[in-house]
Amino acid sequence: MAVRRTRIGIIGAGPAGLMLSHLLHLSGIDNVILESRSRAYIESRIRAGILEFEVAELLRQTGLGARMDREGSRHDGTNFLVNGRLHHIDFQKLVGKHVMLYSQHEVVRDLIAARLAAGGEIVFEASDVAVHDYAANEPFITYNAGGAARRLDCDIIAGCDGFHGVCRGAFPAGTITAYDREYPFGWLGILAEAPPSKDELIYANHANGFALLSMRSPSISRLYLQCAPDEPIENWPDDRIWDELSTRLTHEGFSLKTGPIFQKSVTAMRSYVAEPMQTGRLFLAGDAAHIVPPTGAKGLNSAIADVAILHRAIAAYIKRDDDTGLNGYTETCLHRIWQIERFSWWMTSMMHKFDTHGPFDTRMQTAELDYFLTSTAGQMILAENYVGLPLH
Ligand code: RFL
Ligand code: PHB
Repeated sequence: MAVRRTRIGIIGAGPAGLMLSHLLHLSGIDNVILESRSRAYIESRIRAGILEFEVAELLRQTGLGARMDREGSRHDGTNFLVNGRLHHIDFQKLVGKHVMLYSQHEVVRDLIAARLAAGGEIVFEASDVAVHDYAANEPFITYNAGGAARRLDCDIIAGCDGFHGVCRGAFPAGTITAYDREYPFGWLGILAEAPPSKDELIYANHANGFALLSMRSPSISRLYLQCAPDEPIENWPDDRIWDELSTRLTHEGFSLKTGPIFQKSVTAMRSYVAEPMQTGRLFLAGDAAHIVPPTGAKGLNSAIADVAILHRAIAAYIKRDDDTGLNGYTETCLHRIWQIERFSWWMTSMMHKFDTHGPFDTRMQTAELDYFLTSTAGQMILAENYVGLPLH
């Protein structure tokens, strides 16, 4: 078996794994990424769109901001539509910050390009990835690539392999406590060749269910509808999607711009946190450790927040033999993660239609929206969380 050595073995080339690799490289720390999918696949995987203020800043500070600033767009606020009334939340005015709209797969493309240009190694289409001996000081990873069995020795393994990866499952039995909430609905998401119908996003609470208007570029719209979590996509021919979006997003002066739909998918919604995020020399980051429903636009952002913390801890260990950061990794991450979980759960609960709600619950939901959208204190809470809590 071909054996080689690196300092940090990273599993997964999503935003977490790629950003960790990039940050480690900037600190002069050798690392290798093992990714089960092809480069083309991960560069076109459609997911998130919103980058928090500090996440966008971090991308700029580490040399990854040029295309984001050229092709992405700055959003100084967002809209909430409730009972046909549009409420504008002005982030800039309320908390002096904004967010960037820039697709996750573009961030992934920029990161891959930067890593490869700097001589970084990403093994795409690595199969049968397995982690070993991570309880001790000499962990290693085995995998197959190019038709041959291989072994990567390292000091630390970073499990950045998403919710369905192998790393979380490799924790010894009984060492992980999972906190889980599945929501009784999902999102039907589409991409359409249609100019955005509004310059900023619209989060809509409607009697038929939630809807979200987002965008990717001046000619591409991204839209979502609340649906059943296991909704067959065949139930939603294009005409039905446009009719329902139009119903849920309607308000004075608004008209929905439609166009050919070129991507359609249903995503189930859940909240999930695994504690702890570390066992021995194996560290989890991003979706491998926690999931949020997309309503708060936090998944990608919290993956980046984790690896900013992990990078700092690894750098202190490798350069100064200081393992305080590594030992405190779970605690440092979880403090912020539970805040993100709370915000995402709250936005989801406040904006969706629940079939179990009686008339009292519905009134409570309306009263809550009323308060947060019309009081300055309420708006500030929304804005502060949406643009993102400090990274660390
Ligand atoms: P990823 O992106 O899932 O990357 C994990 C990588 O690991 C690979 N992998 C393996 N590699 C080797 N061996 C194995 N055994 C492996 N198993 C898996 C996978 O192929 C993959 O490349 O996790 P990461 O890096 O933690 O990043 C997390 C984000 O991708 C995720 O949280 C966001 O996309 C969530 N999300 C959103 N986040 C936001 O911040 N803002 C948003 O607006 C937002 N909108 C969304 C979203 C997610 C969505 N979906 C489809 C789940 C909207 C949607 C619809
Ligand atoms: C998106 O543009 O895909 C998007 C935006 C905001 C969200 C979720 C998804 O809350």
